[in-house]
Amino acid sequence: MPVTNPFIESKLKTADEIALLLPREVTIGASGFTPAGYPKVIPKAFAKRIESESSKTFSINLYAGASTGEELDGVLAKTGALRLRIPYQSNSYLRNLINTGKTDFIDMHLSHVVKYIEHGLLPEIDVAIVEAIDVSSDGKIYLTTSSGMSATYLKAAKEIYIELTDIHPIELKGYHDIYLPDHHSKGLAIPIHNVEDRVGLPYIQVPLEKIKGIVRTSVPDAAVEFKAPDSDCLQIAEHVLSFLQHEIKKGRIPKEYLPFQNGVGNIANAVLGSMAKDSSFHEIQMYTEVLQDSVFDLIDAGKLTVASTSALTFSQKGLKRFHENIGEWKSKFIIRPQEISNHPEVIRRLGLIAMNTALEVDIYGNVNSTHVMGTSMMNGIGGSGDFTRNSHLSIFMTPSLAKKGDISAIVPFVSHVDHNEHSTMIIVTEQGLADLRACPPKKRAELIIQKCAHPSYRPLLMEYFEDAVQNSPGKHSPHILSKAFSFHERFIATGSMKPRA
Ligand code: 0RQ
Repeated sequence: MPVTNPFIESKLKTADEIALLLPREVTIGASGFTPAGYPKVIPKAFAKRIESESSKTFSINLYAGASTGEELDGVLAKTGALRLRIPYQSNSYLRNLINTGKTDFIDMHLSHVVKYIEHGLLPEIDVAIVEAIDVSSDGKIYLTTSSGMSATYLKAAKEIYIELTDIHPIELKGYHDIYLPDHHSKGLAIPIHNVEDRVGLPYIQVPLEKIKGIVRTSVPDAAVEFKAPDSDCLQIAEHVLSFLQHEIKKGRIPKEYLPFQNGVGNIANAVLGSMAKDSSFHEIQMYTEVLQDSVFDLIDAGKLTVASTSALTFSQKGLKRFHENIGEWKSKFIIRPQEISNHPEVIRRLGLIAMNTALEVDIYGNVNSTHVMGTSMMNGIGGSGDFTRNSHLSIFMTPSLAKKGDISAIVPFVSHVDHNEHSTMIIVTEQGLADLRACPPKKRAELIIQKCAHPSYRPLLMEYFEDAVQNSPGKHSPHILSKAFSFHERFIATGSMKPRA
């Protein structure tokens, strides 16, 4: 039985009718954080309208929580009308528009977006489009599998359109904890002292008159598929787990552990999967922004007490499992707005162990997570900076090689800096782990080259470092600036960072 009430019935429209109501120059604030809980049918209908009115000019600014699915990012990007996207994306078509200079992209720390919107630093939001599982007669909106930026976009938008989906059981109501700090006053402490603390409401209250249309849908989120971890991922996981055990022995991590944040992708999944299997690990808590299928490994092993997140990004199989257990797991998962999941105050207070993925790392520990060869956007910094800078312990993981060995993830100087040497602590590749804490720069370089670089690049890196130590004008962080990007320049010129034999 689909949810209903007189208010819903009075606002029902088709997606095509709603698409006709959207301004031709529009800033859209959409729900969604990764491919979870984003609108799907209204963007598609809007794209259809843009195509059919090809003689007219359309211009779209699209804000969401993070990346979304093809039905939002891909479909709007393909209209050719997408002018601006914030704050994170991972769609290949959109990435190409950004990297060919056709669409502007502002790559932001996810915890900063709320304040930028509230302080009017970005174009004003005309329309919020959100996916919901229920709307009450007095304007309470119950979101689906993500929270992201929805509360702020709904507040800021002049008009609201809702995709009311029946794809999830109604028991999803109650998973959300919607709480936003007041940015205009001096600011009260956010009252989260434990991962499981609920401090807000399970819905977002909006003025009824702002809701201009509701469309019923049954379209699932884009399917995410996770690969079985390869040997590199498993070796990285092994290094991370033995390091955590070492830190526990040293008393720097308590025996009951600290809450974990875990980035996206296969390495992140491999670490949690290995933790689930390893009998020396007991129950953990997670305070993170995205939960993926690896959380089920922990649940199956009886090793997850509670997980706070901004999105549940499950594969089809994972979502089925979640639906089957939706009543029972309400005490296990909390879905928060991204400002709270990623808030520096809460991250520092809870003392997280953050685990994220790098594209490349330089010999002094600066990390590039976003820019391929320094100029092309991959996805964005997302929440990695929020967690890296503020956690008790921050770990960066990457395979030591990319593109079949033509790229070394360890380079003399990163071609773009997302996380600088002052914030990074632990670097891990399948080769080994470098603990950079309390190390002066030259020691860091030795550790990173010896422990993390692939043997096929180690001599080249050592040669660069020794040259720098000898010939750099400054001896604190020695560099030969004219050669600092030699690995990247060689790749651009020849297709490989390795010198031609
Ligand atoms: O390209 O698919 O064309 O072969 O980069 O690399 O190894 O598949 O890694 O999917 O885990 O992504 C950093 C991008 C890693 C991601 C990044 C090429 C490589 C491949 C992807 P191909 P992998 P992953 C939580 C936290 C920033 C945001 C973040 C990311 C492709 O983790 O976006 O952490 N992180 N958020 O071949 C050129 C290099 C390369 C390289 C790998 N050095 N140079 N290309 N590749 N290394 C989530 C949110 O915030 C929402």
